[in-house]
Amino acid sequence: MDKSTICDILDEVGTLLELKGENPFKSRAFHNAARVLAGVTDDMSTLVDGGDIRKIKGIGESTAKVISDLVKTGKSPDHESLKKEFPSGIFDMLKLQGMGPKKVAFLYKKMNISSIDALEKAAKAGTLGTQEGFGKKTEENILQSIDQFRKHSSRFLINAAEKAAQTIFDDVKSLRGVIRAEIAGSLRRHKETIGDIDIVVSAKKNYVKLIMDLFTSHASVERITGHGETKSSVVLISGINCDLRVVDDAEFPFALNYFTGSKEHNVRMRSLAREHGWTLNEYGFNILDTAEKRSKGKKPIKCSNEPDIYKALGLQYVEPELREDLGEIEFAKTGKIPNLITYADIKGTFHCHTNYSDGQNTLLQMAEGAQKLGWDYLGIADHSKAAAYANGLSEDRVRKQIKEIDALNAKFKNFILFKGTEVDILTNGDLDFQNKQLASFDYVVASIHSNFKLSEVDMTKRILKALKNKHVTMLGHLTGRLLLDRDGYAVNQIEIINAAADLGKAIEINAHPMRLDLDWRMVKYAVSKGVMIVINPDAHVVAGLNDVRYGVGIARKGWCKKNDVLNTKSLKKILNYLNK
Ligand code: DGT
Ligand code: CA
Ligand code: CA
Ligand code: ZN
Repeated sequence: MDKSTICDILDEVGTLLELKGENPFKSRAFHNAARVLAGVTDDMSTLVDGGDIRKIKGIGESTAKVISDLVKTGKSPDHESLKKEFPSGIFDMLKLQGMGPKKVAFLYKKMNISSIDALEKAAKAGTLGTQEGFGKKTEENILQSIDQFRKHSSRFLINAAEKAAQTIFDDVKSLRGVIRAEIAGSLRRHKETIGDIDIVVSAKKNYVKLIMDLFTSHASVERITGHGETKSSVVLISGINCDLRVVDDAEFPFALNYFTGSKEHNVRMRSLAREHGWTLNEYGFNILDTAEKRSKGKKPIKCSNEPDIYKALGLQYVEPELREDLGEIEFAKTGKIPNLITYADIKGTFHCHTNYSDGQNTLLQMAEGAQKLGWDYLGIADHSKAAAYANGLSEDRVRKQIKEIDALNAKFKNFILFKGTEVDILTNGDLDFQNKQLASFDYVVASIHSNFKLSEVDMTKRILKALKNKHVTMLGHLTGRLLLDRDGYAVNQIEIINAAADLGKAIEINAHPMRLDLDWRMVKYAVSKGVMIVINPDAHVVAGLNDVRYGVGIARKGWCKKNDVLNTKSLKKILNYLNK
């Protein structure tokens, strides 16, 4: 079992104990253990086997037991038995904004409400408002949260979808009779959120039925929603739907292309095929059976893979990330689609937190994590003092951190820790540090973490003012959105991007899967304006550095070439850039 799943379960145990009304120290111990464990970099099995798990500060007897059980058996009896005490609808209620374990426990114990539907009924009937601690206003808020939940609960963050796909895809791929297998749909196109997982497989004819049976009975399947000869659909245990299509191997390129989408891209491909006198669908090309055929009617080339389909239509190959009908067909016609950035181009990153502010790991651990990824540099940008909730750094603590970074850098070979800050943009557009302080950093990320409710005009002014500060190197998470949770604040992104272009400031793609902000549609615009893009993981633990991968996906979706992205530059070029 991987560490992040163990942390999730520890958190869930903490929440279950709260629901149960146990001693708050007990539940806090589990939440705390989850946080501490997230920052542990050692191998879990080694820690558990050697008994060193108990030596970690913040891990006590009962939390260590749950961790050991999970590592050794993949299950924790303590967790399982706690979970059994509550109906499953309770867990949905906990996902509602503003609904903590205390409220949910009250509703369940005192009013016997154990599902979102029941909660909605009670709120609409006005029976909630009469309860202590639940006024009319709370009722309205609850109804609003339910609306939000329903709107979002049918989609998933990309990391969750990826993880869910991994539980089943490799097994499907290695089934007997399978010739080729790919993940298609929005996951292949690297959309910021995913509706369902689409798997396309080609197989030998006499194995198709067996493949369908094994797919629908896979251990990660919770429920079967369709079981056909060529298509089956299931709901995975993680709650996400997964479709499987099985085709002949000759049809595979066409099926993969069709089910990768997007719908809009497919429509363009089909009409282009018509111009050639062909039809195009998920099975292949066909000669048009109409008058049009006589005028054109040359046979399409044989397509044994996806690039052949584009070739047949006279197009340059279009990477899946670009298939959104945002100009890729026109560019492909003239061979002008650029070479997109790849993960291998990344040489470091700039927006990371340590235990100086709200991160879990030390400077050294973060640096070692970056070195393990083969990076040449890592930028540390802890929060500034206004971010009290995140243990933001005072000027004194900044000095201490800078000293520590200098000492570390003196020991590193071929690797540099850059001294940065994620400075808060205050409500009036001033920055949370004086210019003199800002000048002591190698670079400055400016971000908004407070007062989200300004008007669009005021918010845009606020950010523009911050951008104009000569010490600001880059803008952090421009819209502040949290995917499937909170919309971004009102801001004129075009105006900000134009200003960044004029002022020579970089803009971050925050690669955290909950943010992916700048949005890829805007990345495309920013690149067209010549704005330098930076892919930042906003990592709060060492493992968070891996999120850069999601940022690269968004950069590719935004048509970024290697040179459009700051953190593809060599150490030498970065030093030049930061000195300017
Ligand atoms: P999602 O699942 O909502 O994140 O987005 P997709 O793009 O994965 O959509 P999905 O799963 O409904 O369908 C997979 C692909 O199949 C889609 O990207 C394009 C293709 N497709 C599905 N329905 C249609 C359709 O009615 N027309 C066309 N042209 N293509 C379709
Ligand atoms: Ca899909
Ligand atoms: Ca689908
Ligand atoms: Zn931030």
